[in-house]
Amino acid sequence: MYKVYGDMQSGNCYKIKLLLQFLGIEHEWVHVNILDKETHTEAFKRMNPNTRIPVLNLGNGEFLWESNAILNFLAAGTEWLPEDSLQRARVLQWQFFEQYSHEPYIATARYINKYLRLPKEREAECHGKQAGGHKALAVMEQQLQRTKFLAGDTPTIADISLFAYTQVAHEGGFDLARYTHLRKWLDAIRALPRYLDMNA
Ligand SMILES: N[C@@H](CCC(=O)N[C@@H](CS)C(=O)NCC(=O)O)C(=O)O
Repeated sequence: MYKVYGDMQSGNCYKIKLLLQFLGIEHEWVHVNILDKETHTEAFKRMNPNTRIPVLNLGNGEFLWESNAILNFLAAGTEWLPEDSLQRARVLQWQFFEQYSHEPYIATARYINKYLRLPKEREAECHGKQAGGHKALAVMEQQLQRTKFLAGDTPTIADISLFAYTQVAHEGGFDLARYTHLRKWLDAIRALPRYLDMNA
């Protein structure tokens, strides 16, 4: 059975939980507290030398880290990852976008605001994330005016990657009111069979 090391309140970890849930894959979830530096122990570093969650323990001596790599591994051969090479590359396009143009703004602002409780010395940094975060949200809105999901008209792991932090963007100070299509997309994902809320 797969074992996942993570924290459900981390969008990167919740991505994995959500896909496992959608696929109905049984697994063990091991909670890791990053504020207590649990990713910096020698035992953890043997699983992921980069000291971050999520980590997937495949149960055969193999470990996989980086949330989007884990999603690609778990989704292979399912309807969540298209076989067609262009369609598959479109999924990757959105996953790379998530890691470079979305997560560093939206997830980081949320972390500073929610977990660190916006300490004075990081206020400017948090506010400085707003423009980049809104740029990413506007790019998503533009796509979602054209297609129901990010890589076309059916959901893929690209949607899971971007859903995770977009649905809690308000916790980083991002108001989603102006993004009509994006809000419909959030609701469409929440309406999928077996959907699991981050706070469940
Ligand atoms: N690119 C990585 C990012 C993972 C990441 O930053 N994880 C955070 C929690 S969301 C973490 O483990 N931080 C612990 C630390 O930096 O000490 C992924 O997508 O998995």
